[in-house]
Amino acid sequence: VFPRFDDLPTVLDTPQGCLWGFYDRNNEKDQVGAINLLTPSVVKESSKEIRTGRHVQLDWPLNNQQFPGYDRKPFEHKVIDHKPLGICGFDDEVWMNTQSGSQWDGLKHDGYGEAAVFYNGLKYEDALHSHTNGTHRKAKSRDCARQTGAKGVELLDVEFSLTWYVRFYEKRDGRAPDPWTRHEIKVADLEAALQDQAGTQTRQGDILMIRSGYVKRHNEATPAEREARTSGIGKPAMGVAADEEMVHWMYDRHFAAHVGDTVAFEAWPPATNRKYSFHNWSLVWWGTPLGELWDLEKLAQECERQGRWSFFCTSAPLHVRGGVASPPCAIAIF
Ligand code: UVW
Repeated sequence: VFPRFDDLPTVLDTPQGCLWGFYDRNNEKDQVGAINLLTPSVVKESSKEIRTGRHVQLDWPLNNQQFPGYDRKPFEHKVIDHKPLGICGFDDEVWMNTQSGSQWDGLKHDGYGEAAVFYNGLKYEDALHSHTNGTHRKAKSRDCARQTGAKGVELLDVEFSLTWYVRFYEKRDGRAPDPWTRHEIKVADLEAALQDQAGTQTRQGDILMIRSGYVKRHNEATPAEREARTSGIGKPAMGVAADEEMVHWMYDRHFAAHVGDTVAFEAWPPATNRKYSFHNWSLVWWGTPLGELWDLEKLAQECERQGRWSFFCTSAPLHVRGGVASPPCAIAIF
């Protein structure tokens, strides 16, 4: 049970609302944050979302982002022919920056710059040289009802989720904002969209998915447009407003993860007032993974087709010790 935002105990040198220490048990520092919310009972309850067996892949092809921002290396793939060895067959090799396509931002992707700290007080040097807070970490299951305490839950194995998407803007305003502009999605928009989507309710441990149409925009653009609008530093993108109201709204819902189809989940470039940086709130102060550049196009179509905006979701990040980020390898099942 979470205290109210304003009643959370004060953590030295962090803003009110910081959850450091909240998930610690038996003098062990927690390393997975909101993934702890994926208790066996949440997973079991979520499985009731599977009614038709129809499923949708939520990762973009890894090589789709031709011009990743911030000079990140684009994905490379090489097929290795075994013919010289007298064998008919192939291996393949891939090289990638885990930030260059659909991704989870793990709990050492973003630190609070002024103090050089990461989720749960992890210091910069330890983040750099140890496996602490890595994407391979699993939650120690704590089923609140039974206080079992020891069973392992796979990192982001299965969750109940909901999606919100651009359809709301089209219905309300006649057209949606260009996802390649710094349009801020406000709390009132999220509330109205939930209401509009069959009154979808959010529950603790859900994964929130917000579709802006960024992936569609990218897929429809020419290579020259893509280069102009996505390469380099800080290109504009739609996303949630990084403001006080948004921070409180998200805190009150206790999502297990926040996912979007844009580069940064929050409106980008970030606001000059970094007090409400959503990267900082989600990853550093709460330990809630951020999903970015997920392909939510087919998902939105399937939600529309079924007239429901909740589904079962499974994601298995790459098992990299000390990993910073990972393709989500995510599938929604209806
Ligand atoms: C951006 O690249 C804008 O954000 P992130 O580093 O979280 O991928």
